[in-house]
Amino acid sequence: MRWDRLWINCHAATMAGADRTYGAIEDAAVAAEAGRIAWIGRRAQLPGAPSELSRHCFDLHGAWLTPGLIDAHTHLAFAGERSAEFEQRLAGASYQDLQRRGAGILSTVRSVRAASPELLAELTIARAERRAALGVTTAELKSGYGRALEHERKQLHAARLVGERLPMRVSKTFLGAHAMPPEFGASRAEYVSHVARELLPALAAEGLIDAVDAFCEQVAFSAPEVSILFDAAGALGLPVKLHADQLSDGGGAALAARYGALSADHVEYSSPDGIERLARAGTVAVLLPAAFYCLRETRAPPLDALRANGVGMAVASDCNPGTAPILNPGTIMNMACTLFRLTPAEALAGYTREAARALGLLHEIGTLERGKSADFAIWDCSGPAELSYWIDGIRPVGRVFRGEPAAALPAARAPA
Ligand code: DI6
Ligand code: FE
Repeated sequence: MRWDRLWINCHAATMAGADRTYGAIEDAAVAAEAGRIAWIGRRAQLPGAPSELSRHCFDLHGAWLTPGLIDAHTHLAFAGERSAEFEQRLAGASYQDLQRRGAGILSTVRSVRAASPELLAELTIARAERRAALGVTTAELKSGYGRALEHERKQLHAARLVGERLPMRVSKTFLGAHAMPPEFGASRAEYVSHVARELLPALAAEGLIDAVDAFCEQVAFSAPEVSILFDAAGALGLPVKLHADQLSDGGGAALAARYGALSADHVEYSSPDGIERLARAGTVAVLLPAAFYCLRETRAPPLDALRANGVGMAVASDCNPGTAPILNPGTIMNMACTLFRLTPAEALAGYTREAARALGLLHEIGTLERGKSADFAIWDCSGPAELSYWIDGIRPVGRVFRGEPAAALPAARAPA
């Protein structure tokens, strides 16, 4: 027997190649060996009869295979919720007003600080489990609601546990500069230096950081402040990424490009010059339509400029209790199409290949190609456009992680 497992009678949206198609193979077969894709192609070209090629041969009855979904931007490790703030925004308060009043992000900081490590881990794993059931095999999780060593560590530990307990690969991001913690009052410089000189090296030494992020915005941190943190990340050999130009043009795209960031996220207000710089730096734009939707923003990211410059476009949830209380990747792909005018193929590439690129993991995941990790989702649908078509998404009928079919899908359960 050549292979551990073989899937036949399926169609594959490989997402391979940088063009704007699904890289589809009709009537395909896919084989996995030692956790990796050992063979993929048209079934008619298999080098023998399926039953002779693998002891475990699965007939998928015409289902579609896609790469496992990759959520490249989440704040899943949080406690509490912010429905009161939702009501206040509906009554007229702006997101920015709430931040300035010490509500908003800081209210989640209080909830995270109050949560025990066990509770935070339980909440985080429950959320990750729900998205695993929806086809996600890799997720990025950020800290940023702790703002003190012990609490940032607690968030990053919860992220690490997701990767240990679930069939999911995790990328852990230290979001050091998210909002000023109350105990630092107005001494911004002191806080930024504390993050760069103390929190970052300590957490990096514990192996808890895969990348460093910051929120560059008028209500958060300025470009010069972020630079201090990014210089410190560079000195430790850690890649960076940035919440850039979400609510105003703060030069975030240019800043991300200057540091060769993995990604610049949001980019609604990025200037044409900023977009050109992202292209030259090979930085991926991560589009976050749920936050745009929640804040009832009106300025969509500059899609034409992103396309014209060939900037990679990932699509992610931004799942967070303030601006994106959402777990369903199907809804996010639908929003990317409806609100930002991505094609369904771009939306799926955004949740697979381009998301892998945004995490620096394209060599390992993101497309169905020989040699990559055998991570995929199996969908009972008429074609891959259906993944973006249903507003409330569709549920995969199967998942495979590192070549292993995932156990029975856990039922969706509260708490979100
Ligand atoms: N990501 C963030 O970190 C902020 N916005 C975003 O898109 C704010 C999250 C929050 O309000 O908790
Ligand atoms: Fe975010």
